[in-house]
Amino acid sequence: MKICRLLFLLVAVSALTNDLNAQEGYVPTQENLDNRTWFQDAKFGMFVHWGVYSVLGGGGDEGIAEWIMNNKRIPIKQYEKLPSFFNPINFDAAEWVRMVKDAGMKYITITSKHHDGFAMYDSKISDYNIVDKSPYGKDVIKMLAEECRKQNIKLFFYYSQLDWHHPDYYPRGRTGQEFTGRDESGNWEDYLEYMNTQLTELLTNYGPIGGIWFDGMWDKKDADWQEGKTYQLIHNLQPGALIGSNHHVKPYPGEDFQMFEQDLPGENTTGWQGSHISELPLEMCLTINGSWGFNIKDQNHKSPKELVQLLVKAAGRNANLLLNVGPMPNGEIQPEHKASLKAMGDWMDKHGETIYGTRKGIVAAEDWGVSTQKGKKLYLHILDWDKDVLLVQPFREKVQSVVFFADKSKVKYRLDDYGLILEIPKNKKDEVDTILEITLK
Ligand code: H79
Repeated sequence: MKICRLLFLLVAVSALTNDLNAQEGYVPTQENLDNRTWFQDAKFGMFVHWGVYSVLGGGGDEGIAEWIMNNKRIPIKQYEKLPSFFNPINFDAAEWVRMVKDAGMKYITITSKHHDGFAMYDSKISDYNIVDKSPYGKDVIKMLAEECRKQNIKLFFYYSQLDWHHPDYYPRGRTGQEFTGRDESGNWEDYLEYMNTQLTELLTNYGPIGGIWFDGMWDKKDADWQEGKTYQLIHNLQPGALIGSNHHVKPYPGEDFQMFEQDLPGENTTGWQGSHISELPLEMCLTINGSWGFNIKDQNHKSPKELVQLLVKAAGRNANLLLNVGPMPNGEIQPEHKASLKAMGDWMDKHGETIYGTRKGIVAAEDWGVSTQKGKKLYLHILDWDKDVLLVQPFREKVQSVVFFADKSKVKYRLDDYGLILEIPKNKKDEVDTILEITLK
């Protein structure tokens, strides 16, 4: 009897703790669920890492951009000089959004505040923001939000919970250590309130937004982030907005999608993210070269072929591709990246039917490629296969027809106990993606 009561108490206490730590019992609204479907159908978005760090362009070091404050150990007092020469005079929101549309992308996720703590929007709770501290003096997020609305593109906000600048981000985490010159004191609860106030600003002053893309909890893994309270705040302000967090572990209650950084879902080649794949909508984020923020030395640009194949591989694993660019301090996107985005748009113009609105198909992802599917239409994307015959197994569905997506010519095939055997002559191969359109019975 006593043990029972003890157990009950333990369960009750742990439920209470969970309540504080995640949005237990969260039931997404219909609008939220519809937005999840929209998100999964959209498949392709642009990530933007833009902040005062772009002025330094990585400081001549190929591997650094938005992390320069931490990696080059720049004290707050010195870093605070940067905003005074951040002046993106060529920023043209209409051109950015047009570029996004031409690339076949459906949404933008932009850094509203990165780890350096500098707000790229007109924050009222702190003057450490673009309007108060830069000669430019304009709210680029507002300009972008208005343009996105005009051109029917959804806007998401990246928000770093980690903050190397705020005095109340204390005790400090794994990064932003002594070099910052911060006082050895601070009030964690006050920091959380500051963060929730900034989020309230972002969710009330910019119209309906797509969602919030959190990053940085990993900096203080064991801290009490009270994210349940934050998630509830966001879901109350905009029930349709999707919440995701790049905390590298299984999604917490209250989150609406799950992201993977520089990795296809489950791959964990980076070594620091879990391989757990949840039932939530998935998204892979990826740099277009080797950097998130602008890096003047980085010429490690991925080719259009690589980029298209990554988009296809993501779709075949039920994930979106959030492809990143790091705009230059003058507000322009590098010409190399514009060209790659245009090439992807051209590909999507022709082949988008096999990507948008699909889910991963019944044929599991393999080394040779992936499948996507919409109802009875199954698309095999053959990305890397140099032989003339491809055996797909297991394959138990009945087949109505198989054609090459490109010219609708018939594919010779046989369906037997081994699986589906397909003939793909050399002259029918596409070096980026040979797509077979299978109509199932
Ligand atoms: O915004 C971009 C990056 O600046 C940010 N996320 C993307 C979207 C990012 N921050 N950190 N990382 C990416 C890499 C994280 C590395 C980690 Fe670790 C390894 C986190 C925990 C283990 C290195 C060691 C950083 C903290 C400890």
